Amino acid sequence: MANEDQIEELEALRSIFENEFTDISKDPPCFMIKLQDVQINGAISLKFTLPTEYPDISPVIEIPIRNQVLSAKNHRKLMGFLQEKCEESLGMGMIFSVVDAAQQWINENVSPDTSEQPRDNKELDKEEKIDSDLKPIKFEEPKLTGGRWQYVIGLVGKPSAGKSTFFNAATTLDLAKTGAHPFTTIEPNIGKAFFSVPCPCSNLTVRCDAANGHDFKGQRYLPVLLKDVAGLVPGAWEGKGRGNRFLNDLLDADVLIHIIDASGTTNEKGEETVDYDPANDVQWLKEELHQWIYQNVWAKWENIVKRPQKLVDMFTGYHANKATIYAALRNAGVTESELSKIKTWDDKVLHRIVDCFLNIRFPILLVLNKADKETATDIITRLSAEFGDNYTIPVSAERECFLQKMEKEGCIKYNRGSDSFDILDCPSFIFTDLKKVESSILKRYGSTNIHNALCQAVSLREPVYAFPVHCLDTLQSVGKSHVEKSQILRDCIMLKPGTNVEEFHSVLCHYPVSLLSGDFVRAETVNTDGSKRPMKKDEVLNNSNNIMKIMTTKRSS
Ligand SMILES: Nc1nc2c(ncn2[C@@H]2O[C@H](COP(=O)(O)OP(=O)(O)OP(=O)(O)O)[C@@H](O)[C@H]2O)c(=O)[nH]1
Ligand SMILES: [Mg+2]
Repeated sequence: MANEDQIEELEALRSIFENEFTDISKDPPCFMIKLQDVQINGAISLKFTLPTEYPDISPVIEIPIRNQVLSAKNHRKLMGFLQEKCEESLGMGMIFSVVDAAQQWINENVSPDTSEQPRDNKELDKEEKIDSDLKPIKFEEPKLTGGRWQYVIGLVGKPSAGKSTFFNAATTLDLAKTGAHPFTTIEPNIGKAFFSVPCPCSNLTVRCDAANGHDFKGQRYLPVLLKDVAGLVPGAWEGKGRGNRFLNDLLDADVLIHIIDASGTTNEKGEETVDYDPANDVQWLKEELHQWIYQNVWAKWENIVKRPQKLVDMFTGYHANKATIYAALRNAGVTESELSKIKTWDDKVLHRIVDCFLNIRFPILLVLNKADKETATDIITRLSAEFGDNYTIPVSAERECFLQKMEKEGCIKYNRGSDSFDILDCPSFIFTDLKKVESSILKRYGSTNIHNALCQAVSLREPVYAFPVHCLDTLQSVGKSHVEKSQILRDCIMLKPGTNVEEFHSVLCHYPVSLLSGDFVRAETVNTDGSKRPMKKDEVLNNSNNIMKIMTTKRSS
């Protein structure tokens, strides 16, 4: 049977691909998606089978009628390419991006003449039928589907702005290749980074056993996935630079960090220059994201006009739930009756919808990088004033990497995120460099701000944090063994806003959390005065009822 995350992904896929989606079996989940946007004459589909551990392991992919459309060589190459794509995306729903990647690969690598399959007339008939079925869309209040939130932060920006350097600094690994020339990164780098949130143990007399520990201020570390993608240049949406393919790599990002070279020493293509105004980058990058979505929707406009519901479905392709899409439509001033007049719209309405959608779906934090450079100081002051402190933060990614290296080599003792370090043992030329970092970054901006940037980015689209416990008096953790149960407030689960007690129970019972088993019996939480109260199944979790004991039919819980 499909697990909860798989069911959610399957629902979204059915709604995006509609007639192109065919269920084959429930257990294991198996389905077929017909590729729509391939420029070859024959029909081609991908068949997916989801193993229980999907998305932590790859889906099984087959191309059922390959011989009629793809040569054996192209089939082999495409399968290899899709396998790599899956491996890059492990840990998150990947079917939409695999289908998209398959379409792009075929369009780039298969000439239309190689196909032998005639166009399927039945499909045309279906389209005609939909045409005559035109109904106005209904904006019913969608139920918020809660659940676990595997948080992803995407790093965007022009080449050489410092995305990969930021990635290395935040993941504390030296995974991503960096370089002073544009397009050093082509394939995305994905890694785990930690941000931090206030921990309930700040009100206790003991530090709790937080699964990922605490930072030096006593806040609890929580993991996020960080994605560093290829640099973007103006006009990428129409194929300039490396094109807009990398934008699809960002589909699963929950918020974006726009890495800006605030020193003004690289132009919009990432080439060295002087006196460049990085305010330009803020504008054109927004325009790129806008065009990415606008052009995708516009390409389907003929179909959308025939069936306005398809407009909503198109936006679900950007990993957005219906509540987000309806909010965007409302913010754009599009009511139900307005939507039924879609045929009369001019392009301004769609531009407005895309703007509102982007604001909700992809909030952007502007990271003003290279703050260590002299020329950055005035630019940082100006951009912070223009875009506001909530949406900007001065950072020096490269100096953070330097401090981490010095720490590893035993030259200093340094807490990440701190405004100081202790010098232990270092040669005099390094001493000079360290003193410079201290005065030009740590004292001026409070820290290198890598860690603060992650916290600030998550605050733009905040999850709910929930703490499941085995006992509300001792706050001991849920767990299968005695040792696990003796730990205090070990687990903190990140949830989508709107998650209720019943959905939280389901998250706790399913992979990858798997802390509980058995059917729901009842739940209790603890009030701030220490008293306990029962919770109903449909009570929505927030940050004041989030320490919770859930009893189930299985005794071990
Ligand atoms: N002075 C200074 N240089 C930095 C900083 N961050 C990055 N750089 C330098 O900027 C250059 C580009 O850095 P990368 O991290 O490769 O840039 P990128 O945005 O990933 O570039 P692409 O992969 O080409 O898109 C490298 O020479 C880095 O050392 C910083 O905070 N300060
Ligand atoms: Mg890079």
